[in-house]
Amino acid sequence: MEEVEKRAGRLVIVSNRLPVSVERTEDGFAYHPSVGGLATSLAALREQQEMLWIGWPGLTTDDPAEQAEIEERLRQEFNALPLFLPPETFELFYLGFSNRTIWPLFHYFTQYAHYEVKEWEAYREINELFAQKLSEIVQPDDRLWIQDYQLMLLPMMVRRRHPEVTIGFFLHIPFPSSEIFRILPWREAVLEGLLGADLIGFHSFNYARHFFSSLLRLMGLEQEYSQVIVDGRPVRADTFPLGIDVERFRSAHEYPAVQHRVAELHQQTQERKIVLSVDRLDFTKGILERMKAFEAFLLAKPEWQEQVSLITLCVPSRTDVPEYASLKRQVDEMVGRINGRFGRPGWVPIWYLYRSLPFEELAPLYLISDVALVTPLRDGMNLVAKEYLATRADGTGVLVLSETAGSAEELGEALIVNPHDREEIVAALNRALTMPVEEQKTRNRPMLERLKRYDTRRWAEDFLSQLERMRRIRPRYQQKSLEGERWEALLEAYRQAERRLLLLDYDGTLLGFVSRAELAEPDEELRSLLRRLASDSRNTVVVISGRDHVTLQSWLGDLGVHLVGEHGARFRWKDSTEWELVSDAAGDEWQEQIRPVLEVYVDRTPGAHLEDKGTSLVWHYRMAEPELGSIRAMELMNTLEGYIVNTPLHVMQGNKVVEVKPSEVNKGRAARRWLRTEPHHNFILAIGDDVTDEDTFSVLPEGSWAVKVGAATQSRAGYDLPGPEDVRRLLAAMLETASKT
Ligand code: ADQ
Repeated sequence: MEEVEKRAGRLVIVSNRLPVSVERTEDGFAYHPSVGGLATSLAALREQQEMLWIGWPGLTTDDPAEQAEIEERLRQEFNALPLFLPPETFELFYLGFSNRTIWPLFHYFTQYAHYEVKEWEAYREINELFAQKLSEIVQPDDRLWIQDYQLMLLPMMVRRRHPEVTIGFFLHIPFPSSEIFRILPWREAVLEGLLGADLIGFHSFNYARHFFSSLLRLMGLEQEYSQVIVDGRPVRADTFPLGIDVERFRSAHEYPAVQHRVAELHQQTQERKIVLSVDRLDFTKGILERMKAFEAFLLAKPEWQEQVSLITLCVPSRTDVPEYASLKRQVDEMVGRINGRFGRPGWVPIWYLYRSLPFEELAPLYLISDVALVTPLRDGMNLVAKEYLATRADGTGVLVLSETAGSAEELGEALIVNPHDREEIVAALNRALTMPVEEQKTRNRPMLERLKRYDTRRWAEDFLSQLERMRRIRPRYQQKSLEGERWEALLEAYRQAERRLLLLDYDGTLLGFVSRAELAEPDEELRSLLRRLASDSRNTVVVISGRDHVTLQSWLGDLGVHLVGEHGARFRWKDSTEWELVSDAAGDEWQEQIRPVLEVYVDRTPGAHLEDKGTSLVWHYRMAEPELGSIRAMELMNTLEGYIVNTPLHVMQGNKVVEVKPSEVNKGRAARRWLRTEPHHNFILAIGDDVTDEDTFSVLPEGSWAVKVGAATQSRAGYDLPGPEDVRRLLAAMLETASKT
């Protein structure tokens, strides 16, 4: 792994809340640094590099003198820069869109998610205010690390203003399945916002998978090796499970204050078994469901009555949001009801604490509890599970953990339960309370080892070294970009040349993709561009396409360009009206063999269809459901490979197509016909977007301009252009340059 020390530039952490909150008191402002969570995770890095933290300080003041005072103190003592946000907009942004739209939706609580345009606008506005503030201070070699769901639009807002800066983003909550995510009315805007980052981090592999699936379904962006290409820039999404400060929890039992409290608690619990749960009071944590399961346990296993208590520790959270206030009432009621039903003098079934506890009081609870019952209905990670295991330095204790918490991916040796399955929880509780100490240790040991290895510091370092890698590889993608000096050099070479050859692919190069192949008719702008290029006597213009020759003839036959169709199987000189067939392209026999195979895949894939080009057979899946389409394409490729061994056929996967054709036929071979003409061309430009164009690129002589459209995949071409609009812009610029001479 890379050394953090060696990295240049500042690390700028951006989060909604600063890790220190400012409070107005009678004696001026009080500053409370927050402990735990992200603040601790990143504290270690502060010693190794210059670090600045930007966010809301917890209060807002309009008074410039007060602002200056707070700013100065935060800068000096905490390396923090406060953002004073307008209270009304902040409320709509925070209590509104962040906590009543994104939070419930991303945790699969669609019934709680509501969608208000006003709140969405406030969300955008606050993200914009963050972007403005960053603009004032950001330097080109800074690395920004933006945190969490309140700031999902910020990466792109910063990218637009500062294309060169390195941006990381980490999402602390789940990224839901694309079926849930697509409910959000502003889904594309959110995806686009995130794509401003170079690296997007998630807690779990599944969240990254859901993210890529949303990119594919909603934006048509295909991933390759966990990366997508956005405006010629690679964007990576990967998994970085957040850890905890293991040493802090592991050594807790050594503190006298903790030991003292443990002794006290033991006395109070009178050696009864203790089951513990610790959460923010949030509907995602499954607090009510857990208490009901505990009640069911007491009913199903009456022998445990008076022998076990459940300690439920809840931190007050988002009390201004109505759903949370109502949950608080329900929890209060349920505790009262269960204690009323089962309690006896000397035994309270549920001990309910509604407050935040300092570390010295939280650690003793972990230490005296026989079982940690961590059953959120949905949780991005859940650190309580990890803290419990780490605090139990002797390896005892049983963790019952929900399969819908991100941490379940790492803590597989725990008793994993479905939080909605009350019977399963009852059984797990019984098993946990009776588990032999040896088994407890055997289960906990590997989990503890994993927690030690991937602790909070390693998490941050891992993310930052991946971010560093993205910063390093970005130029490799951009260095091929045909913009700026290279664009000018191409135009100059074109202007000076007397014999120019232009080899142009059609679909995806001169024209964007459309849903059905027959709809890709050239518009007037394109026809005029081609006509004008062809009418310059210094130019030889060849359109080399995979399309069938009849279509090419009707669309482009009157423009004075040479035409190659069916990937080189047929061609037509510009002055001729006849199409010629390349000798080895013909053959009905192989088509009879292959056609039924393709037909099966048409039947099995709604939306797919078969095209017969005469010289090749094509299975199209652009209209199929994207993921099914990709899977079927892969299966079909495998099947066909089996059919064509030892035949002169070739199968290739192009843009949403699988095509079978004679292997001797390809665009490169077709291009040679013009490359060989004497005297030689002194300016050669080839532009194409898919694998079939690689054959053209591969036969070009040195000094030619090979341009790949869309940089998603590796290419032989030396230059990239983002899309067909840019190709047209280039062709128009060539015409204009030539007209000046
Ligand atoms: P949270 O939803 O807050 O965090 P969690 O990961 O469990 O959930 O973190 C809770 C933290 O608060 C723990 O460190 C815990 O010790 C502390 N805590 C809880 N109750 C407490 C109490 N009464 N007194 C004192 N401390 C208490 C969000 C996501 C999670 C994700 C984290 C980190 O919802 O899924 O794990 O961010 O990315």
